[in-house]
Amino acid sequence: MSDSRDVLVVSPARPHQMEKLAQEYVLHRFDQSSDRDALVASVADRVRLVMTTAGVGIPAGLIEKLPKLEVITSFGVGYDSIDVAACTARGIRVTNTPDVLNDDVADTAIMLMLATLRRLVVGDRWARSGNWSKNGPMPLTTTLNRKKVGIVGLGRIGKAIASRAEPFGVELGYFGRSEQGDVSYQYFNDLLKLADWANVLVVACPGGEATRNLIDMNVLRALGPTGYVVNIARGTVIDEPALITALRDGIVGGAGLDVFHNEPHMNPAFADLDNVVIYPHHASGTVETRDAMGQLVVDNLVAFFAGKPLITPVN
Ligand code: 8YV
Repeated sequence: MSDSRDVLVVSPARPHQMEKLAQEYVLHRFDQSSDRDALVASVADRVRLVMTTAGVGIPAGLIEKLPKLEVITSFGVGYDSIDVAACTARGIRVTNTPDVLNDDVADTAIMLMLATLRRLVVGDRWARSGNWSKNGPMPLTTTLNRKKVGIVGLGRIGKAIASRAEPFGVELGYFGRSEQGDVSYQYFNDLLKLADWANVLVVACPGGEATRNLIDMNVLRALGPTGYVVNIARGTVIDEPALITALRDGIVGGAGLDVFHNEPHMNPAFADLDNVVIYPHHASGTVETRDAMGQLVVDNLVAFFAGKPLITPVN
């Protein structure tokens, strides 16, 4: 086994963390390289760790070109952009950054829920455009109070969303693989039944093939014209063309979305819809949380090169 301290940076942690790492490790900046193939070829015999982010993942074919690769650190909790099974088969460990972002992501779900039901962006525009002074009050909106909130995926983030939603006086239900013993919320083993019951459906499950298009037109129809969708999970969990049709035709009432298909190239149809509140995949995007996520990446990297157990391994 080689003892090189070479790291290929596909996507970095925070700038101050990268500066510090550069003092101890040999960082090869794939992210800043104008000839990435040449860079990879020149360091392939010694790169033991690749740094990336959940949003960027691993470029196709890269792993195969790095025979000495032992660890991939990913900045983000979701790892659907990395083929973990292929990594495991090659003995490559993967790490992520769980928990440190739960609060900000859950806050974002609540923010999107309120902003969508209360039409915050429409109201902001109403005032700024002069409509308020010219035409009087904006149209009435929908209360969150006493609504039924259905959470799809009651993991750590789903639970943080539920506990924040409780003080708003809502009823809570959830859909997931199994009923959870430590919560009193109503369990639905059938997503269609949850959507039928709920006024607001909050998507908080992992992305990847297992959940692709889980929220399809049938689920949207079950949610109905007075129902709302909030998605802080992955764009792929929702059948996006179906959602756009449903929003356009009033099959659902509205949506608050942090995640999209094909980011950052969001389908422009969303921009024309007044019943959508858009956040550009930024639920964890605070200085504090991004610093904490980056620190977890650094801690995993340092642990690996020191021959210690990884802090937050995925496989
Ligand atoms: C980040 C995320 O936006 O944690 C995740 O899985 O999607 C987000 O927190 C992402 O990691 C940045 O690439």
